[in-house]
Amino acid sequence: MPCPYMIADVRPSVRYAFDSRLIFIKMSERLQKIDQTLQQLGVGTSDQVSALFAEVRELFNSEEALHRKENDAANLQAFWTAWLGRKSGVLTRITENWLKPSQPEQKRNVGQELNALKSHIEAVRVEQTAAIEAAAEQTAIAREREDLSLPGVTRPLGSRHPLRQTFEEIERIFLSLGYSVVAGPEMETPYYNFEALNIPEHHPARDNMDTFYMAAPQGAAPLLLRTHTSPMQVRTMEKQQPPVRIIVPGKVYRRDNPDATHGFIFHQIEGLAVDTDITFCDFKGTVEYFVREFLGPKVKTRLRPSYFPFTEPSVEVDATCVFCGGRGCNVCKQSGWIELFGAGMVDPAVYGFVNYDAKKYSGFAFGLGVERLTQLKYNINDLQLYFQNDVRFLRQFA
Ligand code: 2U9
Repeated sequence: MPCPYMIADVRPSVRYAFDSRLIFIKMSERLQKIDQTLQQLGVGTSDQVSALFAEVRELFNSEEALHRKENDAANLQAFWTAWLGRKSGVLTRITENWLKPSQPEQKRNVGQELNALKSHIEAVRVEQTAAIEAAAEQTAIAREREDLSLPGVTRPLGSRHPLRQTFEEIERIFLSLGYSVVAGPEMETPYYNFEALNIPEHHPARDNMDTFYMAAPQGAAPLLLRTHTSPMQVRTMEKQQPPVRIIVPGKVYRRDNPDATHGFIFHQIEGLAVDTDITFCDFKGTVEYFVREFLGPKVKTRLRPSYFPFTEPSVEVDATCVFCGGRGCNVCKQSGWIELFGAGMVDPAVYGFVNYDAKKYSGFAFGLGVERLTQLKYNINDLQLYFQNDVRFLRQFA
């Protein structure tokens, strides 16, 4: 479609894009005068020169106002090139066609008019740039301004991990019995992790506690990731004389290949009570109370002989199967019983490592596997579910 603004005699050098279509803006006939000399135009007096420059200025002003309103970056650029372009911009052509060939007596006057026009155009350019930048800034501020009326971002509410819930439940039960909760380092020395617990080097009990050792500087004692939280019981006894009633919750490590029943990280709560006159009856009563609190009043317990290097005698604590109520099912392998945790009376040899008088004091200890107790409580059949952070699993415990 022919452009209504197209003027056939417009010179290519003053064509520029407008409103995203290529439209040739009508250069006024007056501006075509810049391609003729003053002599050809019949301009001789200084008044005529001033009037001619006033015409140019007026044209510039009206075009500039139009472009500023449109505020299209590409068109603006074309506009400024048309006026200030060094090769064939309006100012260049005025210099070439009016100033240079002007009569000697005119030259000063024409030069002054041209300089005034240049200064005007330059001042407008500076002012236009500032105005456009300010407008852009205002737009950006308006866009970025916080809209306080918008509804807030609702973050989905999380829930406590099932292992954490078991920790808290067990802690609640033992706190109610007067125990304190103690925490300690996950990196330990072999002394606290093994020797002080009556597990000397080459003791077979170390075999199933194979773990991760840290490279130690030459001459320094090696460090390892603790295989149980028992080192904290030793450290606590080193610091305080009986009575001691503590539980130690925490993360422990053993070298293992992960599957549905194994992991190289798991969680324990170990407990220790040492005092004068602590008997096996106290031990049994505490264990039964804990199991009933944790699994419910109908659950019965039984003790089976076992072995741990740090307890003597040692036992495995079983409970009637929580899934079949003791009648026998697949989980309890038809026995009616499930193994809960290990425990025992503290081996007097352990007291020797912490300067406790073994004749005066006695006590009991137990070790609860938090993953196992959680599995039993919530019927979870795969250990890896705890660590996969799958919200479909975690939501069930919210
Ligand atoms: C000291 C004295 C005695 C801690 C004990 C167990 C029995 C036990 C296992 C349960 C499952 C570890 O997480 S598990 O694999 N633990 O059976 N732990 S008695 O006895 C101690 C600890 C520290 C000074």
